[in-house]
Amino acid sequence: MASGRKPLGELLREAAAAGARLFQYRNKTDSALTAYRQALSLRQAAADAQALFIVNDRCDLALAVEADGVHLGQDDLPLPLARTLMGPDKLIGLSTHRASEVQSATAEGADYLGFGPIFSTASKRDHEPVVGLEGLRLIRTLTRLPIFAIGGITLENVSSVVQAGADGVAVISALAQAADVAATVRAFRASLG
Ligand code: TZP
Ligand code: MG
Repeated sequence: MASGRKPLGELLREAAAAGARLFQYRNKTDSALTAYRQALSLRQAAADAQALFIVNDRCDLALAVEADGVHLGQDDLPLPLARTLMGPDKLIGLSTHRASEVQSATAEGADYLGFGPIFSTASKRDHEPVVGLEGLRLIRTLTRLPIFAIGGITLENVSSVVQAGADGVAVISALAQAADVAATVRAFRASLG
């Protein structure tokens, strides 16, 4: 979650009420204490809305706020170690960008995969090379795990992303910059089937 405009709690509540089912807390800049306080409050808001709440990067923060799981990048703790820390019941997602990463994450017992960036995005600096719809089609053949496509996904291109094999999509700017968050979530849901 990231927003240049609305307070995150408000954005979460609006999006959840309109049908968003999973939120990822992503904070690369604040102190551990600030992130903890913010994540705790958002975690409660997600629970109130019966939506899943996942913490990006940090197993310690995920455990501290009793999140539903953690989302790891390729530079975060190795998945088997994260599984030991998080326990068998928490969700562990892995960001992947290429076939070898998809195969390793699948073999090591990830619960779901992020894959991207599908399109170019301004939301992540120094992101991996764009994988495109072709990249998504290819990795769809390599895993049965749920794939959440990420990177530059909008209401205009989401159907093509679903057709290429995504089970869901993860978006930042499409929601953070939406004039009408609820209508945008409903339109995404309709495209996802
Ligand atoms: N990882 C790959 S692309 C991306 C992240 C966190 C940013 C996605 O943001 P947007 O605004 O939906 O393109
Ligand atoms: Mg990470």
